[in-house]
Amino acid sequence: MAQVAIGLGTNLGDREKNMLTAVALLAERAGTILALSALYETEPWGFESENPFFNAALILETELSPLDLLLLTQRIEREMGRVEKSSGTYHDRLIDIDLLLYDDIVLESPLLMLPHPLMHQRKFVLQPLEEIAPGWIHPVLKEPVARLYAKLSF
Ligand code: PH2
Ligand code: MG
Ligand code: MG
Repeated sequence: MAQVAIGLGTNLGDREKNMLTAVALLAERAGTILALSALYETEPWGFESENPFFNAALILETELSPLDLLLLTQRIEREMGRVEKSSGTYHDRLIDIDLLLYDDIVLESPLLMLPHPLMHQRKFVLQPLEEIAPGWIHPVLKEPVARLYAKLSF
């Protein structure tokens, strides 16, 4: 069994409902949710939008491999109505489900990078994750999530 840290984001439609639907589908299809953070309202980061996000994080226990879990999360995003934009920039979305950490695996493939390559730069990722997994050591930076978050916050 693996433990996976997952980041969730939504800034369109009924954001609370989108979050709850994503969590319910992950629990139904991917494994056991060991912890779930509060919802954090955050300003769009890296792009301009009038629509603030809800962000959250959860810890999942799963038998799925990283790539199988990625395919499953992408399927949930599509089923929930997320549309792929071809432009390379960020955009508003109904739901975004990102794999942040998968045990202490380091993976660099064209399909999936683990840990998530930008997680340590993003307050909207680290704040909810710090709530539920402050001691998880980032396997590349070798620092716990709480320390990465503290470094961003001053
Ligand atoms: N996700 C992005 C880009 N910018 N900003 C916030 N506040 N929350 C997000 O989840 C988010 C973002 C790309 O996935
Ligand atoms: Mg994302
Ligand atoms: Mg994503």
